[in-house]
Amino acid sequence: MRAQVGIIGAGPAGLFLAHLLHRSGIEALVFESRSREYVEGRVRAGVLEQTTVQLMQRIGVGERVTREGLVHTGTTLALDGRGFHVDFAELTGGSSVTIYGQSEVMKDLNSAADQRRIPIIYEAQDVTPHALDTAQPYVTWTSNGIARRLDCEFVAGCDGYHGVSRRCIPASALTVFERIFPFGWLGILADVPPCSDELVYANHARGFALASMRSRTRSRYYVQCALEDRVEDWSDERFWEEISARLGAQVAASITRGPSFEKSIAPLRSFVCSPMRWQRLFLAGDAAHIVPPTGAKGLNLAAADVIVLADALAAYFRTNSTDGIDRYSGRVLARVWKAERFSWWLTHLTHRFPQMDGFDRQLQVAELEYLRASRAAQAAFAENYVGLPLHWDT
Ligand code: FAS
Ligand code: PHB
Repeated sequence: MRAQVGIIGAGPAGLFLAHLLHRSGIEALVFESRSREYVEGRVRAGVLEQTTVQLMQRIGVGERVTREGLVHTGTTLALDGRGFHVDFAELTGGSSVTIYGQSEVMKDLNSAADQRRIPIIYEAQDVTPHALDTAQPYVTWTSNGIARRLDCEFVAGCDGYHGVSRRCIPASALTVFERIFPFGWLGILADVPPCSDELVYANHARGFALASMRSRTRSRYYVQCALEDRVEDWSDERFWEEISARLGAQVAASITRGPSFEKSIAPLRSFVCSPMRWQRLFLAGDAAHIVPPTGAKGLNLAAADVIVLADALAAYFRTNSTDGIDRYSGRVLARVWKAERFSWWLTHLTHRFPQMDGFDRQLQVAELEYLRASRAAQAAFAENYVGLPLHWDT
């Protein structure tokens, strides 16, 4: 088989890229090791920046997010149960975020791929890129036990943190930056109405808590938990007691309790590898960088990466210009590090760290009280939360 680009991974990065390349008439083939149902069923992101929603609209998969997405023009930050509102729209000249689950984004991208006959090979095993340091790279895989090969001009590694692509870059050519947080997030999904019209991020002496949602009838809640905790340690009863305590009496009074139908623990990590390009291989999304979910940036960064990558590849195939592909890594890493900084900062501001002492705690309190009182501080928070303009890094 032959295509211009082999894309490894059918998560947000891989499928956004496939649709963007399709629009430019560039042939691509997508490999995904899991099943379509698994990828569409994975509960992850819930907050989309305007850049990501506009991308969905631009590639013609924006109808449902526009109709069903919940547009939020602000959020609430709370300290030990006392909250204050941050008005994104007022502070950023009208920007907002949209609440729309990652699984819905994946369903929209997949059904449009069906209509456009964008080839995606699900349950592709042993996907391996080869000859990336030559002008004829190729990808091998097995489907139903049969060995296959795709000859291509470039490979896009969109296969997440645990994927094969990043591991193809010689260690001598790669620099890795990492912080692992000493706690996780226990998240639940429950078909109960959300306790608030917008998200509530809570710093509490007992730990971080987040009240989020997927719709007006489906809620998503998170509490900070110990890394050694297991899902079995957290009954629904214990979870509702804990989230109510951390969100504070005022918000807790509006919580509707109910049975959770999804419960999972996610570790928190900050990770960046540089460069994001090696020879004929380009990394995008979680394959190159991970942010703690506190800033709701992961999926949005993946989308921003492939907007830049697709433009660069289109320019190369149209005019043979290598300027875009040569500048890809530098451009996206500039944006990635700003999102890494914001996500790291917000995690430090809102979570309890095991080693924290009274001094550390008082600094958190002072910073949150400063945010409560300062328009300038709120504007900086809002600007980062809604997503920094793409053109900042051109
Ligand atoms: P993904 O990991 O989503 O996709 C990679 C794909 O590659 C997967 O489908 C995988 O099966 C496949 N793959 C892996 N190895 C392969 C191989 N060898 N061969 C073929 N395929 C392979 N982000 C936000 O923006 N907002 C949020 O609110 C938010 N909340 C989050 C909450 C949680 C609990 C978590 C864990 C993450 C959250 N994120 C959020 C981040 C999350 O959305 C990721 O950043 C996003 O899925 C990244 O997309 P991809 O880079 O496409 O990677
Ligand atoms: C979510 O709804 O899953 C969500 C929202 C905000 C975050 C992280 C996750 O910061």
